[in-house]
Amino acid sequence: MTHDDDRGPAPMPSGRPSSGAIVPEGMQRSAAFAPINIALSKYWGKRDHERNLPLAPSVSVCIAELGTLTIVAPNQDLDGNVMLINDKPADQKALVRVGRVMRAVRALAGTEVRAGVRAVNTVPTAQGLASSASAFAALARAATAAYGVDLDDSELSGLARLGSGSACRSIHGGFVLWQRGELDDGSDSIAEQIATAEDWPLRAVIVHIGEGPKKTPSGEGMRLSAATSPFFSAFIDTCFRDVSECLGAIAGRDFERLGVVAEANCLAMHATMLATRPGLLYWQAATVEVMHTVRRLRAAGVGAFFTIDAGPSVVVICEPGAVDAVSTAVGGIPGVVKLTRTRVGGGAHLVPNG
Ligand code: 2P0
Repeated sequence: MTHDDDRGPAPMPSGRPSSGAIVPEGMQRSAAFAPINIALSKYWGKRDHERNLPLAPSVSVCIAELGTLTIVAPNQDLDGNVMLINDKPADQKALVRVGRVMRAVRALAGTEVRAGVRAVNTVPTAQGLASSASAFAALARAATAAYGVDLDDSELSGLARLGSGSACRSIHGGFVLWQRGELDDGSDSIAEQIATAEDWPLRAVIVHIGEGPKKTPSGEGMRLSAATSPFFSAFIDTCFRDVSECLGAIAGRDFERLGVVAEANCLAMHATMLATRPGLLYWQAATVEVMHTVRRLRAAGVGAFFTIDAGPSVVVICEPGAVDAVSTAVGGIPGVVKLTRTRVGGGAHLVPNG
């Protein structure tokens, strides 16, 4: 079993705490679910790699159903946090990120008590579907509840950001703005809700496309792009304008306007990635075919636009009447392994008896 500091026993946090596990007073085993989110104006570049502070603001939507369920069980018998992800011991990289969040929670709670953590993803990892966003949002929500720390959602977003930048956008549901912030300590780089899922009930079709060769992780890719891509600073400048455009489109519930800016921002990010040395090519052939198909559908009057993160899968945001047409058109494309028909949804929440 792997530990964040390689010490101590490793009880399973699944199910009820074992009879030997001591949950200290004022603490309780807690579970939370958080959704993935997909950015409409992207985060690709950091001003601080330790605190995950972005160079530009970003805007996203939370996606219902897909995400992470995380259980946190404080246990004063433990010498270090222990963690399972999909029932496998977390690797060292994940433990370092988890350790950042858990250290902050312990400091807020004024305790040294460690915890057992168990995370189960309902989204495939490493397909560019932001499983780290849902994972760290769920961890922040569950850990603060477990340790009796009372934070509002903006403060909670700052905590989730310590694990993974995009995780701050999965605390709130619906349409979310992540502020760049100006302060070195990151306290003003937080997420806020712009509109709820009920305010603008858009749908989404997640087009799962299998992974090719091992991809470059996002943090490393951002470093490489900043260092070598000739388009990097132009992309960051573009993001400020695109975020304003997204906010205007969301305020006006203007689907066409949102689609134009979201596709342009996605392609600008991928142009920046492609021009990185060595080039970051996240797409598969099916990725490109889905993009063409969505554009053909739109030209025929179907309300849909695509966006893609650091992986081959595509998220198609749809007006409610467009889901069937999109599913039918992209479902048969070779290389598409699965479709998830879903919608813009709520944010991270506690799950009773999770
Ligand atoms: C986004 N991505 O805005 C962009 C688009 C990927 C492409 O946020 O290093 O996993 O943990 O802060 O949050 C992926 O970045 O990176 C991401 P870290 P994260 O959704």
